[in-house]
Amino acid sequence: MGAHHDHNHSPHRETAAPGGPGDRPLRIGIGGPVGSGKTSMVAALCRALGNDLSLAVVTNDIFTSEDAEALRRLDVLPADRIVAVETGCCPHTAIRDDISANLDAVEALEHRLGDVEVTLIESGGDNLTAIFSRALVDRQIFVIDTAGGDDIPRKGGPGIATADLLVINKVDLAPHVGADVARMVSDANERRPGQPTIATAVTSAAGIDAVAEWVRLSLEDWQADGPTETNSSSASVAPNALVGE
Ligand SMILES: Nc1nc2c(ncn2[C@@H]2O[C@H](COP(=O)(O)OP(=O)(O)O)[C@@H](O)[C@H]2O)c(=O)[nH]1
Ligand SMILES: [Mg+2]
Repeated sequence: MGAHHDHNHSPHRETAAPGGPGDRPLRIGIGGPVGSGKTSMVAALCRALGNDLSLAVVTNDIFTSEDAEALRRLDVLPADRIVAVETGCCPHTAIRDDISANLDAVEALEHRLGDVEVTLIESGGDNLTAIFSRALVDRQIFVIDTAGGDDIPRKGGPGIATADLLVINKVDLAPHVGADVARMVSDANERRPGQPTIATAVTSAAGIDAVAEWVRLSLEDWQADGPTETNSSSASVAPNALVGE
């Protein structure tokens, strides 16, 4: 089984997950460093899309099910639509190399619920190199933290280079940490030719509509054409338009 990664190649050349469009839900991985806002993004997407789409969520924690419990407490989805995988190992291993626990959890959840259209899979998160196996997810969103340093998009790495959508979150903190969000977006665009980047502040809902729209378009694309193309209609959104009041 190929855990091999050539970081420069197209993200779509890896083997697609078994089952195709129409056979099963679209599976979207949400990765990125610890604390960048992945669980907050999952919650926001459930709020934005949960009335229109049938959603399911799988979270990955190393030893606990804290993220799943946090999402249940927030009441963003019925509790039986959220399950936790306790990886017991490095988070990147469980989403990239030994994906069986995740794949089992995803398939069991989708089978039990029966009507799922989109399954969101949150990575336990560790660093900038943690990406999902294309055998586990059909699309992936990589979430980085503005306060982590505005040179992160320029430094690149597989998460930034190969994610189908890059989210630069916590732009509300930019003034406090001296980060230049416009530069982060332009560096990201340079690293990710033709692939979208969206600036968000999840806690004030800024940019969430654009991310939710990307999910809707990805689902349409998945149902219409299969997993081989990413929609190219999601634009990079000017960060100034997204920073809340
Ligand atoms: N200021 C600010 N804080 C945020 C934002 N998004 C998430 N947070 C906070 O960052 C912390 C980590 O978020 P969480 O979603 O748990 O990150 P995860 O580890 O990637 O799942 C929490 O205290 C969130 O409330 C944001 O856009 N702006
Ligand atoms: Mg989390």
